[in-house]
Amino acid sequence: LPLEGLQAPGGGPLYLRLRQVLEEAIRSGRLGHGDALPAERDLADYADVSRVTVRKAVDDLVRDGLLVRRQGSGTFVAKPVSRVQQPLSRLTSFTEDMARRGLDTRSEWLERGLFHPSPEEMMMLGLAAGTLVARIGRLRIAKDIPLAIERASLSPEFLPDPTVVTSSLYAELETKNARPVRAIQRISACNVKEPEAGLLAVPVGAAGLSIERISYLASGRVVEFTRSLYRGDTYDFVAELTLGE
Ligand code: 16G
Repeated sequence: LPLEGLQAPGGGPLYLRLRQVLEEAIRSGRLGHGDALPAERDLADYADVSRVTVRKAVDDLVRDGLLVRRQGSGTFVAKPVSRVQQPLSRLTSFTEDMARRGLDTRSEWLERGLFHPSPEEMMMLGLAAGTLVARIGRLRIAKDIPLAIERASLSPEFLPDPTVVTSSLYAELETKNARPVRAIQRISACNVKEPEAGLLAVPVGAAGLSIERISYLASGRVVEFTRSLYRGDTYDFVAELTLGE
C-alpha cells in the first residue's frame, strides 16, 4: 500500500486520505475481494497514524460496503454483489428463484405469528373484525448477501400456525392447496432508511425497490399481501413486452 507521504501537509483530514489509499487499492484489485485487511495496529504503525485514524477510515469503508467486519476474525474486502435478474411475469417464490440460480437461501426472522391486524391488513385480506392475521416477516439472504426484507400478511384461514413456515412460504401454502396462481405487484423506487439499511447492509439513503404484492387463488380470493424492500444494487426486475392489439 502506498502509505508514505500520507502525512504531507495540505491533503485534508488524515483518515480521509487513508480511506482514499485503501479505496484505490480495492478498486485497482491490489487488495482482492475476500482479502483480509492488516490488523488495525499494524496499519497504524505502517502508515504512521493513530489507531483512531485507521478505525475512522475503515468505518467509512465498511459503511459504504467496500469492507466487511467479521466478528472475531477481522476486516475483509467485500465481495462484489452480482445482480439478480428476475423476470416480472412469473409468479415464483424467492426460494425457487434462488434455487434456479443455484444459490442457497436463508432467512432471518423479523416476525412470525398471529397478530391483531392493522386496518390496512383487514381491508387487503378481507378479514372479519376480531380475527387475527398471520404475519411472516423475514430478511431474505442469498449467498450470505441480504437481498430483501419481506413482510407477508395472510388470512389465518390459509396459515393458522405461521410457525410451521421454516423455509418457503409458497411451499407451505402448496401443502394446503393455497398456493397463489395470480398476483398484482407494484414496484416503486425509494431510499433505504434505518433500521432497514442496517438489515440490508447498505448505507442510509441507498437506492431500494419497494414492492407490494397481492396474490390470489384461482377462485379470486386474496391469499397474501406482502410488502418488500429489495436492495437496488442487487436486484433487477425484467419484464417482457409484446406488441398488443
Ligand atoms: C417472493 C414474493 C413474496 C412471496 C415470497 C415467497 C416478490 C417481490 N415477493 O419473494 O411476495 O411471499 O416470494 O417466497 O417477489 P418463499 O416461498 O421462498 O417463502
